[in-house]
Amino acid sequence: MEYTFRHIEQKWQERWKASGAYRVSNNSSKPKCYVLDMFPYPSGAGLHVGHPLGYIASDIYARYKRLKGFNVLHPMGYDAFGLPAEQYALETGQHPSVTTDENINAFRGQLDNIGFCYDWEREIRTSDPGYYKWTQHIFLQLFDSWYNRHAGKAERIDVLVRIFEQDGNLHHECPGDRSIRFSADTWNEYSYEEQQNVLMEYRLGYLAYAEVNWCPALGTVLANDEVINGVSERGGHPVIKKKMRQWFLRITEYADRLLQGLDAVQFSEAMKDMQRNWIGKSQGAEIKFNIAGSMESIVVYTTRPDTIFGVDFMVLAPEHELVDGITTNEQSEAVNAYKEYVQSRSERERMAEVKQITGCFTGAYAVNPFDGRKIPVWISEYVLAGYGTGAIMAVPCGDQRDFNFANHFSIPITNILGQAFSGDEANPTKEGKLFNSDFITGMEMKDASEAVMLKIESLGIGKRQINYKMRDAGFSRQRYWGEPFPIVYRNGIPEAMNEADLPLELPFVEHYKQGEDGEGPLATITDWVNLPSDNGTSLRRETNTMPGYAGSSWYFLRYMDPHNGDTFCDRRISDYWGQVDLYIGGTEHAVGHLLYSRMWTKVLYDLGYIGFDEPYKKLVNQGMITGSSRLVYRVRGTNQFVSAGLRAQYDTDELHVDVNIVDGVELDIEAFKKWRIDFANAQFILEDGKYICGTLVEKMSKRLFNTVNPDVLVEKFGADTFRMYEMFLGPVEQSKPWETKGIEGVHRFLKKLWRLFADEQKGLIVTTAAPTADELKTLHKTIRKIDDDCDRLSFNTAVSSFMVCVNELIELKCNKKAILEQLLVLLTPFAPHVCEELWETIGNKGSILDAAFPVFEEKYVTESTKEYPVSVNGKLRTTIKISLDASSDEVEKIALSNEVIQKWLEGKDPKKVIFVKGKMINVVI
Ligand code: ANZ
Repeated sequence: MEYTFRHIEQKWQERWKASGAYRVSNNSSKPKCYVLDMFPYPSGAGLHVGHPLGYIASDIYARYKRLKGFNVLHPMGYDAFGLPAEQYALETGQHPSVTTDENINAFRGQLDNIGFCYDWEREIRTSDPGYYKWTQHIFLQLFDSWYNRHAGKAERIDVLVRIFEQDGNLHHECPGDRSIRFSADTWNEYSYEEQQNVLMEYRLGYLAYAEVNWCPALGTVLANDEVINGVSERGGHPVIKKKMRQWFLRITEYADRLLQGLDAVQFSEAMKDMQRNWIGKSQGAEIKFNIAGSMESIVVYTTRPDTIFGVDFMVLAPEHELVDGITTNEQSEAVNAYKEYVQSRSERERMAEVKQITGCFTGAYAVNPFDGRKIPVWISEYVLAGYGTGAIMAVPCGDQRDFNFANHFSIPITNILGQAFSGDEANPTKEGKLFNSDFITGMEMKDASEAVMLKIESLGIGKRQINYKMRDAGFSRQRYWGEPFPIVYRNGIPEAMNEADLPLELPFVEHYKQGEDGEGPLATITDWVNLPSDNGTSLRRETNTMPGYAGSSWYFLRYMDPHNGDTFCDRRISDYWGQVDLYIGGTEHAVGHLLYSRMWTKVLYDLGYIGFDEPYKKLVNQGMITGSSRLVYRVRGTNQFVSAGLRAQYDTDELHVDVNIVDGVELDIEAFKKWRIDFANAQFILEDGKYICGTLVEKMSKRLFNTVNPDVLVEKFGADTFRMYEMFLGPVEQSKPWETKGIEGVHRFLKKLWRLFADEQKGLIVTTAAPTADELKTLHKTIRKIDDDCDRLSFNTAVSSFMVCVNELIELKCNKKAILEQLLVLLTPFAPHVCEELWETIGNKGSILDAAFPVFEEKYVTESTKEYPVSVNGKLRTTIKISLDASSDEVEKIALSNEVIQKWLEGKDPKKVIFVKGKMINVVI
């Protein structure tokens, strides 16, 4: 009986499929467990061994929980909209749906090969109209909601309309534009269009003008990272900022709840910090400065009101609306030239710590409301229009950038912070005592800030203000391969489409080029865009599509109820499944997908669609598997390759070689010659008859020939070996280089396991004999360890424990069914195929997938005897093994009759025998 792993694996994969072994029911009396992987974008490149790391970990956990008696939801699907498919369509004319389907099929084949326990009947694809119908539906809920700051939750727009009809917006500051203030009367007098414009400033899904990077030469809108120094990364064409009407999600309204929610979830601290920093909550003040000789005033945002006596100049963002109004005639030419320069700079470039200091004086002066000093007003790119009020009070003695700026432009500096200020650098210490600062001189920063704040409030020149770094999320893409917006513009006013008309399907297009002026490709299909209109109104569709994160913001809900045609997920079903118990995926989604899906979940919760407001209870980020590249050394100008150890003697060029034709570090020369035609006649300088390659750890990438296809390893060693080896590499969260070599050790382990059950000649050798204490001890030690390791997702240590266990059982020559079948159940999550095969072979009915996880029993691992140290007058003389159940009289008898002790007693009677149970025996003579 041989371990024919490929045959066994295929057999069970087919059987499991036929029996629906991984089908999950929504009706179960068992407790639930929801284990989710971040679904993949089905790229054309296929899977390499780095990709399934997280999938294997979650698969093991899902199988483990099933054995522990849970009803486990473990689904998989595809994040199928996205740019690469569209880019490919642009280049080849192939419709993205065709290439996406092809990629998905290839992907599926690779996943199936590894033997995952996904319930494929729940598969979703975000590009499927049956799915994006609900993405569009949820978008409409966002469009139809606003955030009631008093209630701290989203509410329907018609609630807001009723409030406006009664009170105007007196009690509900407009989040989009704080300057909008109106009474009920004014509201009721507004035209329909005016009312709609106001409501747009409140909606959670809203339209606003925003700048995009428009590249006229390429005829396309570019993402921020596609623009370098004002030109397109591709082709180096000029890029200009262009205001376009775009959709946004008002995620900023959820900033506080997104922060608070982090306290209730199990994410790594690093992940929580990334999200906190991204949200960037800052507490400070807005303070008004009047402009000398003008009716205008500038409102600044500062986190340091205590430094008000050290303000030496002010800086406005060059885009600030007051700039033109306050600039003097003399300065206007210079200011205009400077503004033009800033236009070409991306926000990222402006925020970066630039060595070069730029700015321009406006000619205007502001008046410090506290000491009446006149201070010059400048504009500079280091102040961002979109943060705070877009204007700052500059305090060179407290802020390094202000200090550098003042120095560069020779603006005189006042020194009001701690004595340590030396004049050649700013002193941004927050603890420094203030001096020369009027009524706050000598105070600590916190008290000083509070004192200034109170004064500001009493003078009515400012207020406390909380700001967030996070911006509302852009939700429009000028692309084809995404969800169309279910919005129609009636005479330019956006309206929600009728829910009954959803999904609004992506129309077929002839080409994927963008429309005019940066519009998306959909704009070119005029008969789709322009709808037949009644009574002279114009009806036009939205031509942008939704971004990649739309479909992934709620997909975890659809898996629960994937075929529901009436709603995106039945409330009773989402109540049953609830939060994702374990979510596994990469860290790259820290501030994108994770924040957006957290926000969507909160909105759906607020609106009563679901009963929980955090999607993921526990998040684990798998580490990256890096490639271990192999290098060969070609003697320069020849076709001769020198082995790594000898290369110092030659002048060589280093080339990457396909890791799949290297065994460890030894090059397979024949395979190398076949690998590329120009190497067919290559010559080799060998060491000890071998060609040894150099090695290098770097990113796993096709370009570096260091990707390893899981299919190849599964074919050679089997899926069970592959799964265990991926886990054996190290802790799931840790990044580590891939080494194929070690896989053989894991494969040998499975062969050894097999031989506990079967002998090549004798066949099955399992017996029904009763297990010994030692065998039970090995088994129960392993149960305890595996249970604990699986619970903690410590799968690498679990694999080691299995190895130890099998070695011990071999040593004990244990072929007993009572032991081995329990071991199989423990091992099933890791190596399901071989375990199911052996489970059946030893005569079990039913699938091992439905077995119960073995129960650990303490009694089998506790020692029944103890090797006691026995002393005579405090000196250790011998040790004696005595039952732990023995009474002190019995112990005394055993000790005193011991040969060694008798010798020391020299025939005398001991004065006493001291016995500490479980510890020691001391005979006093
Ligand atoms: C005076 C001051 C004195 C400041 C001092 C700092 C130190 P965070 O924590 O990031 O919110 N600031 C305000 N708006 C800005 C903008 N649009 N662009 C660039 N900088 C801006 O930081 C707020 C601080 O960053 C504010 O406090 C302001 O400088 C600056 F010793 O005001 B401070």
